[in-house]
Amino acid sequence: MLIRVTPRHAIPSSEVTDESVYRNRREFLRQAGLLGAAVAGVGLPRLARAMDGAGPQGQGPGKLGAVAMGEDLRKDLTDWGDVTSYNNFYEFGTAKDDPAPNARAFRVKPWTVKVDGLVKKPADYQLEEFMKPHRLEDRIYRHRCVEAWSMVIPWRGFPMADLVRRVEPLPSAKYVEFTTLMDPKQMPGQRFPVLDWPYTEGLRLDEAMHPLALFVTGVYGTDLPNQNGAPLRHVVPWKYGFKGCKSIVRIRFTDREPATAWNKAAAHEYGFYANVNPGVDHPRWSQKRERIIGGIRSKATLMFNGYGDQVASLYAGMDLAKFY
Ligand SMILES: Nc1nc2c(c(=O)[nH]1)N[C@H]1C(S)=C(S)[C@@H](COP(=O)(O)O)O[C@H]1N2
Ligand SMILES: [Mo]
Repeated sequence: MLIRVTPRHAIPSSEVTDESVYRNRREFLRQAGLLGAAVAGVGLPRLARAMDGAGPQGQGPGKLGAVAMGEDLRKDLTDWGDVTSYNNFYEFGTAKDDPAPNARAFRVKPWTVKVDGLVKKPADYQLEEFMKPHRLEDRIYRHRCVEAWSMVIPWRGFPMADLVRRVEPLPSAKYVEFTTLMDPKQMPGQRFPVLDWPYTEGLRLDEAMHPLALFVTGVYGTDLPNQNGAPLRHVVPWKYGFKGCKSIVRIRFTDREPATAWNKAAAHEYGFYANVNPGVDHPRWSQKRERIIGGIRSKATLMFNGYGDQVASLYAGMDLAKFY
C-alpha cells in the first residue's frame, strides 16, 4: 500500500521496486534485527518460500469439510502457501513476505478483547469467553486487495451481527471501530511511523450487521496463522482487504465515523467505505482488473467484489465515487 518514510511523505510500495522504498525496508529490517533472515529469503525459489510461510510451528492447513457459504468458489481456492506467505500486515514489515517469518514468535495467548463505547454490555473478554456463545462456520470468500490482486480464502468465523446483538448497542450507536494490538516489542513495524499506530478500521453499524461480515479466528479449517491476523480479525468481503482489521483488541461502538489508519495516512487514496468498485480507480492502481495470486491470468473486478446482490442496498442513493 504505502509507506510513510518521514511523516507526511508517502511513497508507493506495492511491489517494492522503488529504490527509496527498498532502502527504507532494509533500514527497517536492519533496525529490527531482521535483515539476515530477510536477505536469506531473497531469490529463493517459490516453493521454498511457500514452505517458509507455512506458519508458526510449521502449521499446515486443517481439513476443510462442508462450507456454509461460497461452495461455488471451492475450485478457485488460493493455495494455503500463498494465503499464509503473501500478506499485508505492516506491524510485521511492509513486504508481502515479511509477516510470516516476523510474526512467528507473536504471542496470541492470553488475549483480551475490550468491547466498549455506546453499548449496554461493555466488557473485557478473554478470547475464550468472547468466542464461547458463537458457533464457527467455514465460508469461502473472495479477498480483494486495493493493490489489485486477489485470492479466494476459506475463513472460519462467526457473523459479526451475533456479537453486535450480544453486547446490545445503544440506539445512538451508528458505527463500530476496530483496533489492532499496540505492542512495538512484538510488532517491529510499530517502531516506525509507517502508519499512525495502532491500526484502526471502522464500519457503519448496518454494514457490521450484514450477514456477510465475519469475525474470523481461522482459515483452511485451522486456527489463523499469526501473519493472517491471529487470534481474531474481521472480514468484510465486499470491501478492499484493508478494511479487515487483524489481531483485534478493541471493538468500540460510536456515534461518529471512526478515523481509520489508512485514511489518516492518505485520505485521497483510502476512503472510509472502500467498497470494491471497478469504476473508481485508486490514484496508483486501476481497480478494473485483479491479478489472481497463484493463478496465471488476471480477471475483471466485479462491483462489490461480486457480492452486489447482497450488499448494494446498503448504499442506495449514495455517490460511491464521492464515498470511496
Ligand atoms: N493490523 C493490520 N490489519 C491489516 C493490515 C495491516 O497492515 N495491519 N493490512 C490489511 C490489508 S491491506 C489486507 S489486503 C489484509 C490482508 O490479509 P491477509 O494477509 O490475511 O491476506 O489485511 C488487512 N488488515
Ligand atoms: Mo490490501
